[in-house]
Amino acid sequence: MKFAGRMNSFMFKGNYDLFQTIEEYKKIDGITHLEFNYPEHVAPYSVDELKARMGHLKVNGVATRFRDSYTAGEFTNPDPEKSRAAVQLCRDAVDACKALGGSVLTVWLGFDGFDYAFQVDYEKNWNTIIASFREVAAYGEERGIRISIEYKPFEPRAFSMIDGIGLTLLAIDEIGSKNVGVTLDFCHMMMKNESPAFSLALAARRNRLFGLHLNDGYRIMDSGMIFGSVNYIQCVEFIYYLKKYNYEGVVFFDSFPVRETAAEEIAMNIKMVNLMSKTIDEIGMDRIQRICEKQDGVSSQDLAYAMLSHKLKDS
Ligand SMILES: [Mn+2]
Repeated sequence: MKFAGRMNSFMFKGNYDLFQTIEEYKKIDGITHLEFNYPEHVAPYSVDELKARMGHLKVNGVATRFRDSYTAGEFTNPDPEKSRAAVQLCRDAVDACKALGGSVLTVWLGFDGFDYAFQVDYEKNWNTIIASFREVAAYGEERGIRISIEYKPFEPRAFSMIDGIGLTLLAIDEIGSKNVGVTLDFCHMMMKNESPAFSLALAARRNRLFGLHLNDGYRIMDSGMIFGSVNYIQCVEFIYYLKKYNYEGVVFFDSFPVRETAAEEIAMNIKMVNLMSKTIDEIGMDRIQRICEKQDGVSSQDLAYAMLSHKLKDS
């Protein structure tokens, strides 16, 4: 599997700058790729210098970061100039992604939502989002960059415009561009009370699974904990479906080592995915498939039992 490092796992603590963070990622076993936020991890630097510093690491992609000037909305900002600037920020991020050798631009529209009844015209704002994504997708397509929508049900807004797998797939249909897909963030799926593996299947069956943000959490919070630390069996099911659909993309850990040592936390994430992958391989994809086909709760839990007891034997 290909694993990507999250820059802010090191940088948010203030002890590391971007170059030191890249150096740390070079040392972590299993990390193959990097992800950059745009603008903060790219705009202040020379792309040539960033590439020179990366060594053996490749770039998976770039993620847009709309900061405080967009609190009233990114694409749906009531100020038309800001709405246009949000589209331009995405175009600039596509250019940055291309220059760095990446292939996917991840767009999370944290501020395109609403808090109050009567606060927005839903249809107008939905249409604005679709039209804006069409522009970004066309720009990306000309440059060979895929655009991936990362949905989240709420926070910072009370309601997000693109809040779950259903609306994301509807948006992708309406955008109508081949190069638009979805990034599944495990905590965001839990916040929406989705079954993460079901969301994965829905995206993958249409070849629209463009990215993963693995982490874990307590459903109502975007906790950003180590993958498998809270919802272990659902995490294993998620990895099973990744294998079933032959996901060949990069696994990015969107977890937040606030009090943990970043390098150790990242290594633990990788260890968890590798353990789940090994457990699935040992039990066998066909055997798991046959159990799913039975649609029987106790048989499913017996599989979970086998996985957990196997885990105990291994430790
Ligand atoms: Mn995420």
